[in-house]
Amino acid sequence: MTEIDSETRTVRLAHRVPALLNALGIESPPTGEMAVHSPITGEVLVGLRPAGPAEIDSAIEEAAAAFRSWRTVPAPQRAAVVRELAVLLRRHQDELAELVTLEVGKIPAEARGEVQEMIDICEFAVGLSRQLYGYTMASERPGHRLMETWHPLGVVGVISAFNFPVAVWAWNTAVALVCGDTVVWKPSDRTPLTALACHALLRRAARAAAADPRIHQLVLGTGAAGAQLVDDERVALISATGSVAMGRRVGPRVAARFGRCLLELGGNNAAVVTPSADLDLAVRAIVFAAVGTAGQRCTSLRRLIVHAGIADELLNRLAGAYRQLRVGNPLEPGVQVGPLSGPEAWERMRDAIDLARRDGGELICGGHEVTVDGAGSAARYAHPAIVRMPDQTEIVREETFAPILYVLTYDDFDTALALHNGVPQGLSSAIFTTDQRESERFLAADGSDCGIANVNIGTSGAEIGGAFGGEKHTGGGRESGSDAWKAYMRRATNTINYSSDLPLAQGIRFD
Ligand code: UN1
Repeated sequence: MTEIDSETRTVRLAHRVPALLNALGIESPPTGEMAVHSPITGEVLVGLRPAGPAEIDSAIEEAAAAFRSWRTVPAPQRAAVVRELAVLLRRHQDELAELVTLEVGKIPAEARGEVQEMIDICEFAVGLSRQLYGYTMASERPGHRLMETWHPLGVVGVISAFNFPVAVWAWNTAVALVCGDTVVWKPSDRTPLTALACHALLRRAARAAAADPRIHQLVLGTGAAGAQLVDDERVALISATGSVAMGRRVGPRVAARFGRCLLELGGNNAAVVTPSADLDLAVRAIVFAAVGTAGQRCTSLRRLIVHAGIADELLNRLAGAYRQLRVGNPLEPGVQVGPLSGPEAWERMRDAIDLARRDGGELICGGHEVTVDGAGSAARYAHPAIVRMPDQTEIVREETFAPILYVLTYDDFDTALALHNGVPQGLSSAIFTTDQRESERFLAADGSDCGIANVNIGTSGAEIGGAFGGEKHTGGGRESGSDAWKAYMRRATNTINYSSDLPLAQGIRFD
């Protein structure tokens, strides 16, 4: 499937795109000046036309108009669209995964896993459509019933990031649709092709379920397109995934118009490894969490907090595993680590390692650029790095979106917890231990302060059944499973008097 450019000797992937788009039901994408690069080769896959302000305005208007009737369709019927989407995703799993690989550079196994996450959340949402439960409370008044009803909220603006271009959209969209909301999606400007594919599949699912196709709108563009959604009063909820810097801009603007916000921002995820840990298991889990998706998951493992007594042994084993990592073109069989998102990502990685070394860090392995056959000058590959740090310095407290694992040591468990929680972000966390006291302590109120806390598994690769999100600078939002759906609905508290008296609450008499 690879073509080689005879002049530059680079692999060419663009020729794959029309066939994939076609298989996914897109005839002719709107071409224009928005260049879509593949991080695998750095080449331009296609140029697309971004939506202008008037087009975005009318997308929001369409979604708002569709909402007025969609909200009255019974939730189990709304679920028919999501059920159809799951059918289509299953049928097109390979093509969509290949497009994810071309656009993001994920290895095929992880790209397929991302599409699997979409299928899983669709199935979850279908079941959820019959479980949008509200409480019935005991009224303090005779002849009264007190209950709550969950109603659709309105238009949901989904702003998604490049690293999970399709799964995060599905978490939001599958749940929002069964909740009776309509969606306007602004994907990352790096991943518009996968977005076009998802939009086409959803529109097909809507047609198959005889639903109003306007329930889903796609707007391609850069930050300005996202800002338009953020500021529009017709958008009831902004669900945004991205950097802390992006969240700082979005949060106050949505709050200023009393809109709702669901933020999934950066993580600086750590694992504590205690003396009783099963190191065979820990090494495998740590390597996948730290280098999977080339360290470009918001759940990627970035810090290791190891008991001093086992640090040398663990580091030796990790360094051994890291040296064997196969970094390269993700389309080649056996490759485990694909490209970084581009030259800026490599520069940030290199600068972070330089800073860490200036702070007294020791580069244990990796951290160098890798030359990959057939990759052009706009593609960047790096060997994942392990850096042993004397302290949790400023650079360690920052999220660098690249495969750098900082290692810190501790002597007593309270210090480990303090180091663990001593960063601004609070997304995912893990402990490797076979000591029940330590694991329970890690999960307790004074343990990990993250939204996700795991025992004997890594920080990444969360299942969709749980609520996904984190605390502190991670933004506080929850998406995906459990009761995360509540963010996509509005709650009405209803008091019904079925007596012929009018008793007032709190025993007030007003005669
Ligand atoms: C993200 O990186 O934005 O838990 C989401 C995980 C994936 C989702 C990551 N299920 O790693």
